[in-house]
Amino acid sequence: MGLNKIEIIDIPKITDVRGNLSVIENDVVPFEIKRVYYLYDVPSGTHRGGHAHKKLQQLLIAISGSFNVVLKDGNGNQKTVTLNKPNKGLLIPNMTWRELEDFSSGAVCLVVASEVYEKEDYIRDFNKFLFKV
Ligand code: T46
Repeated sequence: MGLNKIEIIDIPKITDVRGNLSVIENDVVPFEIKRVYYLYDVPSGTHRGGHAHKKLQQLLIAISGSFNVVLKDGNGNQKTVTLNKPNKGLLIPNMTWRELEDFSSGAVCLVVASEVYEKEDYIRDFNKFLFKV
């Protein structure tokens, strides 16, 4: 899967004097939402991810703080995206290697996913990823 399928999606924001409200419904992502999970209390210097998914697509959002996502397509292409806005989501297609790093203090990464949790959907060995891609 090429890195050109990776995109930043605008999440609708409703603003009034009390602050902002953002909402994610099925029309915001190009898949049916099957699961939501979030990463938080990530210690400074910690890396998360380090895998690709065979089927799963996901939207990553920094609902608080910031972090970087390093994306690799297995053909030598790599890009790093900084997420730091609660109304911007990073859409990651299946068969894309991702590493999450440089979490700021208090950062929260919300993940909206196209599949329920399946251990078998993960490729955690980069050499196996290169072989399959
Ligand atoms: C991803 C990044 C952004 C479950 O039991 N159910 C779940 O739904 C999930 C997501 C994880 N787990 C278990 C599996 C492991 O024993 O929680 C443990 C930690 O998971 P993992 O090492 O995969 O965590 P991350 O932060 O490296 O990756 C997670 C997601 O797994 C992954 O889909 O893209 O966040």
